[in-house]
Amino acid sequence: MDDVIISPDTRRANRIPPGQSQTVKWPVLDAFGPPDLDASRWTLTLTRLVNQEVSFDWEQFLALPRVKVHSDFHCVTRWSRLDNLWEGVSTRHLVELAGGVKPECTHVLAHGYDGSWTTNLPIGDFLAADALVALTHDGEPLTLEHGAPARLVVPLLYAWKSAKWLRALEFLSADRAGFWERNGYHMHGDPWTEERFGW
Ligand SMILES: Nc1nc2c(c(=O)[nH]1)N[C@H]1C(S)=C(S)[C@@H](COP(=O)(O)O)O[C@H]1N2
Ligand SMILES: [Mo]
Repeated sequence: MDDVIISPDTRRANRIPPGQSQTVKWPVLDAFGPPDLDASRWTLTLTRLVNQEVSFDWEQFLALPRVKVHSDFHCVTRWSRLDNLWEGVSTRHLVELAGGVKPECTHVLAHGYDGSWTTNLPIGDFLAADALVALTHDGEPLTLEHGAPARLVVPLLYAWKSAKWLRALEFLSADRAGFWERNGYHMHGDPWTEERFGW
């Protein structure tokens, strides 16, 4: 766990994607504000097209092996925060604990505790080597406003795919639009090709 996984995009000569500006502070952005949630009432479930559905409560989640990831974070509202250090459980390990995904699985829908907020992503991006369910950021436990107790982090996509207050990961055999995607955001969300809106 001492080795830090370095997101490939942090090695680019120009780390700021087109149309973005660097921010040093870390803005808070979400649709509905934080849910009424704390670790004692948090669980994470992996469901549908996995070989074994699995759920973790906070204590079980804390016992899992962790990774650290150094990555940049690009919000579609045009700010980019460089050099974030995340620590948590890799998405690959979580899927292993669920016995792997079924062969027909192509996409994941991530569900937040904030009402019915969801976001969709391809299984390949979800299982990138630098994707994780994070508990800490820059060495501190996540604050509620940034997604505590645990949030998804997928550095290679715009930040709206990094679901805060993560409740469930639903593995699907077809793409299904999440909350912002139904409201016009891109189904994929690659910051380098500005997949912001429309699909
Ligand atoms: N559950 C949930 N996760 C969410 C959101 C949300 O509304 N609900 N907003 C997304 C958006 S639009 C962005 S830009 C990032 C912002 O993360 P931050 O508030 O930690 O900067 O969270 C994403 N994750
Ligand atoms: Mo966003």
